[in-house]
Amino acid sequence: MSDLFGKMAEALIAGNIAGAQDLTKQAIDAGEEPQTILSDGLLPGMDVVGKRFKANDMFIPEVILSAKTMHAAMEILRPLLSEGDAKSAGTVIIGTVEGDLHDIGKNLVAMMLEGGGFDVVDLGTNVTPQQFVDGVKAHKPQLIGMSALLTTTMPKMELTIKALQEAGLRDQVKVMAGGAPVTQQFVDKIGGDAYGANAAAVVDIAKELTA
Ligand code: B12
Repeated sequence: MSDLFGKMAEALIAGNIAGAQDLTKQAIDAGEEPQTILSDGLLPGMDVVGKRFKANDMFIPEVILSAKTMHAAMEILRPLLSEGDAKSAGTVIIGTVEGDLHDIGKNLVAMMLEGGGFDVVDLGTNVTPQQFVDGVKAHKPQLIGMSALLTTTMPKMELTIKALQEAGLRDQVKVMAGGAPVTQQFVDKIGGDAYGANAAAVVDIAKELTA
């Protein structure tokens, strides 16, 4: 099976949509758990993409193609992931903060959370503090996740926490934050509950916060 997972990772890195979908189907037919396919096949591929990217071995169009490939494989996995969860682990609202359109990392985090049994409400990108507040009112999540990739949009995370406080909702939700420029120190400073460095760590963090 590790061979199949290895090929799956390669297909993701290469942005081979049809190949990744076909390998995902093969893994399902071979009886692999959907969660295992996600964590051992698809995510390691995206990890490599992230690392190559940082090392300037891959460029934006390739990263975007890999992300599209991940989405295509997830289309096949998603129905099976939710089927397996008899009980939801909780509800999470996730979004990229106002002014910021980067969503590749946020989408990976959302996929991991779904894979980990959470109901995920994805508010998309360019999400204002008020939209987060409205989302909390509408969906009553246990957790919100904010993503920011620009140093200029990081302050919106603090404004979102302030907006939650002003709306009297801060005590009802835990707040986690991530994105390349975000640090533990920053999250502590703005009064968040947890920092997530990557998608692989996020399910454990979310489970700890909602326990
Ligand atoms: C792809 C990309 C784009 C794409 C975005 C496509 C898309 N749909 O997302 C496009 C081309 C549109 C783009 C545009 C811009 N970009 Co850009 N972009 C990037 C790039 C190359 C990669 C980001 C990425 O997807 N990484 C891969 C993912 C998997 O990693 P990640 O996002 O960090 O997410 C992981 C973790 O951080 C964490 N995480 C992320 N979110 C969350 C949330 C939670 C709750 C948790 C727990 C964890 C978590 O888990 C994720 C998975 O492991 C980065 C460079 C870089 N090295 O980061 C620049 C970068 C972020 N962009 C940059 C800039 C400047 C811009 C533009 C302003 C460029 C311009 N002049 O137009 C615009 C801004 C547009 C806007 N308003 O948002 C700068 C930011 C500089 C800064 N310090 O602020 C960077 C760093 C490039 C650089 N070195 O200059 N960009």
